[in-house]
Amino acid sequence: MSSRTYESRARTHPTAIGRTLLSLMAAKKTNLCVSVDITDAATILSLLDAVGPSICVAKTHIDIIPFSNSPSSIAEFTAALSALAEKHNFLIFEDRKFADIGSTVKAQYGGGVYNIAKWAHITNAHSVPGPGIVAGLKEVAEELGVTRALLMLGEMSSKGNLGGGEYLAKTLEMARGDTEFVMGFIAQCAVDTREGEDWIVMTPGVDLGRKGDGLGQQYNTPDRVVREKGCDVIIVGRGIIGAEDKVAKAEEYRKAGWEAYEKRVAE
Ligand code: S5P
Repeated sequence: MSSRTYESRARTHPTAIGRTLLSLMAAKKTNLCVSVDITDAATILSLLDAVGPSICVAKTHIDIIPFSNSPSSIAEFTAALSALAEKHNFLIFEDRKFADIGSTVKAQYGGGVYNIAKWAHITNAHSVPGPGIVAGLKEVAEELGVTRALLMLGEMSSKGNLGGGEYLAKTLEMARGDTEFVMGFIAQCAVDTREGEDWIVMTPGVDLGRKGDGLGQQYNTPDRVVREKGCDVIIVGRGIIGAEDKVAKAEEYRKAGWEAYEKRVAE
């Protein structure tokens, strides 16, 4: 696990998006990614405008939005989302979990109705298909001439998932094949790092109170995942979006995540 500060890692991270992310985390003092798993587009935008100062990343599942209310077009929504990211200095992560062969993910990432590569700085992919998935996604970013980064799913938060252990180790090997595009992992712990390597680990399954959701989700506290397990960014969905005062809750998670990080680098 890294005892280096986000600031120092921002200067040396091999991916451009990683450098941007680590530097804005240090500047805003936040390692909180809010997962806006909400089906109403306007509600997502107003929530992000309100919690923007507390977050480093906004994570979306664009395919859960029916676009039946205003904003009623995907392009209008993604333009407004990008404007909020600029305004509050956070990055956009579309949690698409790509899982197909290189040629298919190219079409899914670069086109379709969502055009994910055009507006999401970060996306993620399963390692099951092999390195072709990384190459396919990277080609899209190159062809569009945009700076993008990928997180590989090495271990999930849900009960009984097949990740972690050997699977995570093999995913890490795959990530090593492209350190300029793969910026890190979705995992529950820091990954084994060789001299000169730096992986950003973003961790879902974080809640300050609950232990699970009855559908397999398992939660840990910010302190457990950041200080004890060495993860870098906490991903919080229902812990924030389900709260009455979402702005106050986001600040509570930001503080908890930041304190855990400060303890880790001081230890
Ligand atoms: O292992 C994982 C990976 C992801 S990206 N476990 C997860 O829960 N996620 C996502 O994180 C999931 O799709 C959801 O959007 C979010 C967790 O939401 P919460 O409401 O349980 O905090």
